[in-house]
Amino acid sequence: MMQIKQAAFVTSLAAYGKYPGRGMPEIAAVGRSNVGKSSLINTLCSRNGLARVSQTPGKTRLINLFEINQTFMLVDLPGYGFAQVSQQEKKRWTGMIEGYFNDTPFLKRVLLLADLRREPGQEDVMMANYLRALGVPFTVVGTKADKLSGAQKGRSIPAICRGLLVQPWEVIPFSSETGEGRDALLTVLEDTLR
Ligand SMILES: Nc1nc2c(ncn2[C@@H]2O[C@H](COP(=O)(O)OP(=O)(O)OP(=O)(O)O)[C@@H](O)[C@H]2O)c(=O)[nH]1
Ligand SMILES: [Mg+2]
Repeated sequence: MMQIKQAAFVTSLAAYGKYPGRGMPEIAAVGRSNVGKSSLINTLCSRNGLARVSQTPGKTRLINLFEINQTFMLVDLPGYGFAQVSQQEKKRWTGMIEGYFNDTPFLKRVLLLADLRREPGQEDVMMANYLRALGVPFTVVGTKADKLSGAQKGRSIPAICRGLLVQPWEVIPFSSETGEGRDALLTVLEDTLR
């Protein structure tokens, strides 16, 4: 299994646009605000504070790139679906996310995060469809698994599958608190970069 030995913040971008990149493959985390994208990056890299985390939704407001093992990039994106921001700000964030997907020539896979405790929302469904239309492979990560019992997980995964039109084996339950799902996700990264 892949080991992450090096992780470093590279840059924050408001638009990927003309960013030259480093020619390295990219794997990006997307999902609702507060779903745990930044926490997941920290857990994968075993580095608290590498990506900024907050209890308040809307923490990540730019495209943040992290270089991993001098071979690929993890990309932390702003969240969508955060009710407490203006319509204009929402548009700007969605534009930033979609702009990134359109502009980057290096994207190899998206990690689409969905909170295991809630049904996928309309924006999650739209994101899954958008990624399918773009032809970008994605893996669904069910976050905050530590907050559910085994029986609850048994119910929530089918709900996510129905909403996002994926198969149960395509959903990785994950917890930044316990590290559950970390190895499975590292295997996905390894297979993606192979
Ligand atoms: N219990 C638990 N809490 C988590 C987990 N992952 C994230 N959190 C908490 O959820 C909150 C949001 O986490 P972030 O990683 O900042 O979420 P984000 O998706 O990056 O949010 P935005 O940047 O606002 O889009 C923080 O209080 C985290 O500590 C998890 O696996 N388990
Ligand atoms: Mg974040």
